[in-house]
Amino acid sequence: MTNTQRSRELFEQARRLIPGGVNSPVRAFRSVGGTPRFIERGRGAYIWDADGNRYVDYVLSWGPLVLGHAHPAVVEALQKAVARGTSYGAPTGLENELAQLVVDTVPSVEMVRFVNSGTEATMSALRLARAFTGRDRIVKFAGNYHGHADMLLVQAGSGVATLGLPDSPGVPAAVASDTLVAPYNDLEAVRRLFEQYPDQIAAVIVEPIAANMGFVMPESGFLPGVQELCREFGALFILDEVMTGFRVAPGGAQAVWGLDPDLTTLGKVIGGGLPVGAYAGKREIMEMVAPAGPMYQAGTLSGNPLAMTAGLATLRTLLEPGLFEEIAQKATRLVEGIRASAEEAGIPLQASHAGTMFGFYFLKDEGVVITDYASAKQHADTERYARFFHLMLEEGFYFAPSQFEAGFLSSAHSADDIERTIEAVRRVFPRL
Ligand code: HOZ
Repeated sequence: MTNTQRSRELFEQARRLIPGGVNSPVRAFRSVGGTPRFIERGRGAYIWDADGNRYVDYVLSWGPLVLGHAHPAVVEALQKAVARGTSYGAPTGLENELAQLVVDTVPSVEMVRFVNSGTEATMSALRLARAFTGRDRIVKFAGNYHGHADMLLVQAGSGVATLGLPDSPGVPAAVASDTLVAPYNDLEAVRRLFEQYPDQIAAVIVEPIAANMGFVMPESGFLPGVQELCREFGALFILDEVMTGFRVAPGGAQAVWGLDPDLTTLGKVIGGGLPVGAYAGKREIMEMVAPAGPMYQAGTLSGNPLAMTAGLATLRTLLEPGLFEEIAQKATRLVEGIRASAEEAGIPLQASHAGTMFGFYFLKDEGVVITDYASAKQHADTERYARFFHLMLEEGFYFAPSQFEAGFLSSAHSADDIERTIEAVRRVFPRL
């Protein structure tokens, strides 16, 4: 058995100081049980916990570390930047450079506003959509997670799904009542909402791949259909690419599926492991943001020079010819290996991957398919996932501590890391 003495002590201490012992709920291992590993350092594809155990990391800070931990280009850029000061509260050329890189890479984007997190990005994008359309209601999809702003904590995924929580107390009913919810992959339900609330819906916000309730791919026609309905009914189409941006393709899901969202939200990879989010989109809409326009949104640390530096170093490296494809091939190989191991062991499994992201569900029954939040809750075998998670941890592989989260690859994962992971999966599956 792995020694976890120090992690247990730190968790005990943390629980007295921090609610639940963590600063973000999914870290707490609640749905898989046991003690969260307290991490001391990371390098490349590996993290080391406080007891000195090493793990191959498939969480990668929940997505941002597409180059792995402490990539030399990012570390060197940050070391230089930190010596020049950590924050000015005044504009820098770095913000222009990162904005230009996003504009050049993400097809629909003409202007960008940087914020500090994905939550801020989606919250601000929705305020902008409301300001632009003069309408109040929004549509989201059950099991999609867009951060923890009041209006978005309605049938949310991620930690809310992991912990099996109802919608959060503290969200005013009046706020939640403007949030309409449709099942993911259900275009007809979206049409019905538009018909029920004509001229009232400001925007539809959607995760192009539902990666906070496990990993559910959009059915063909779903995303273009949502975009079309938005156009038909005068609402804005907001693509939440906080997770998929620079992950399913450098240009995000919109590049893969030829989408043209009015607004895009970004985060994670664009900050290279430092806190960055962004909302971005068509010039005509973005020009409404203060001080260019009247929609107010601000932030003392927004566009922070260290965060911009980490983002720039990460994206410039990621965009070097061939690197993205190389990482994506590793995701393909890993998922193929996991699928083959499941077949061998006779375990019903639904696995998918897109670019450098992947996800899989253990299914309670053979032949069922997960397409939305209801089917995820019904068919996903979370107990089997918990057993898998702990056995893999013992083998030295760190997957997400929840069946309802995605997995990530980085350029630092070697072919050998992937093959060793598949071998461990083959050993573990028959024991589930
Ligand atoms: N699914 C979450 C982000 N998309 C995990 C990170 C967190 O909430 O801490």
